[in-house]
Amino acid sequence: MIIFRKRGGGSLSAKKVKEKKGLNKYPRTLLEQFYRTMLTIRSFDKKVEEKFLAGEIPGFVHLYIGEEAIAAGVISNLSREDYIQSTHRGHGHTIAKGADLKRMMAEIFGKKEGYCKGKGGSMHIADLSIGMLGANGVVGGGFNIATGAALATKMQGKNNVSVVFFGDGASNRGTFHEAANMAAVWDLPVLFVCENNQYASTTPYMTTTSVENIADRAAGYGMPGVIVDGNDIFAVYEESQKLIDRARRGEGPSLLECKTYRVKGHYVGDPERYRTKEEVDKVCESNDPIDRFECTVLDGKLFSREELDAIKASAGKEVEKALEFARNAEEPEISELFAGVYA
Ligand SMILES: Cc1ncc(C[n+]2csc(CCOP(=O)(O)OP(=O)(O)O)c2C)c(N)n1
Ligand SMILES: [Mg+2]
Repeated sequence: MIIFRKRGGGSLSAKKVKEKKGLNKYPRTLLEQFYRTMLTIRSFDKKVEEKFLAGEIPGFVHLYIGEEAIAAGVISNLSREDYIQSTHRGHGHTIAKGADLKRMMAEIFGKKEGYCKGKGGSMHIADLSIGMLGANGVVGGGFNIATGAALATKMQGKNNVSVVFFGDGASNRGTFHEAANMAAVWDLPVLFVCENNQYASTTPYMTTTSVENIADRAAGYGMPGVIVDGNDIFAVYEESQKLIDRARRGEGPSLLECKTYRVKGHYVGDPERYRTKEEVDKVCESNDPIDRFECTVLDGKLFSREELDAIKASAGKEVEKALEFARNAEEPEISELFAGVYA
């Protein structure tokens, strides 16, 4: 079952909208950060899609389009020193944690100036200087890395947290269960964030998963499991904040399941024979996280259309600059092929 909240609306006065959504507590700078982050991710992934289809990008890419509210909402609660661990669908998390767009795009283009000198591509971008422990081509490969990082911070007496993003499919891997148990036994500061986008490659969630909600699994490990509408950035931000604060206080791990939908194919070029266009259109109708944010802040008269358009234009410009940088960057030297390879 797909749970979405309908977008707010229409006839209420701006004051009522603000009260109803609890918007009065949001500083304008935070709202702008939500919007800018979601737009940057959207614009970045649209460019990646376009250039991949034009044959400019090698390898494989998985897009985060439609899931932006999750990365932007959760990561807005983190500091630079907190850790995140991402997935194969990692551009959104990496951008939200503050990575350099130019080095990201150059990596995706396979260029020397990229994060991995062009040898890793989309699924291997990491930036330890901002606490981004890495995307991961291995489904379920991130649970133990994030849990280990949380153990390290606990042993060092710091109050940082580790957030691991993972898909509904990844929740069926043994690594999820091992990490969840250990994090709970040792009260580690980990937030497990499931992005339930209803599909794992070609398989619908309900055909491969024994529970209706991934959050139900938290009970098996004695931790809280919370379900949230993953396309509502306000809900994601507020629910993740409670669980992150709890982890910082030393009260242990928890699981947040964000219900969302994978708008695009599993990878760019996916023929999508396992679902119909009607299904995609029906689910996506009026549930775009960026549109929903815009409706809320416009109804509440927190931003004008012109102000939103200006933020959109400036986010788009940053992505254009990254693209230009990547296209003009150098190819790696052939003599560098085995550098950094450990065997
Ligand atoms: C261990 C492992 N098994 C299989 C794959 C192939 N694979 C890549 S993504 C994917 C589906 C993952 O689904 P989910 O965890 O729901 O994430 P989503 O792609 O929906 O974001 C699979 C099976 C892999 N990369 N690693
Ligand atoms: Mg999935």
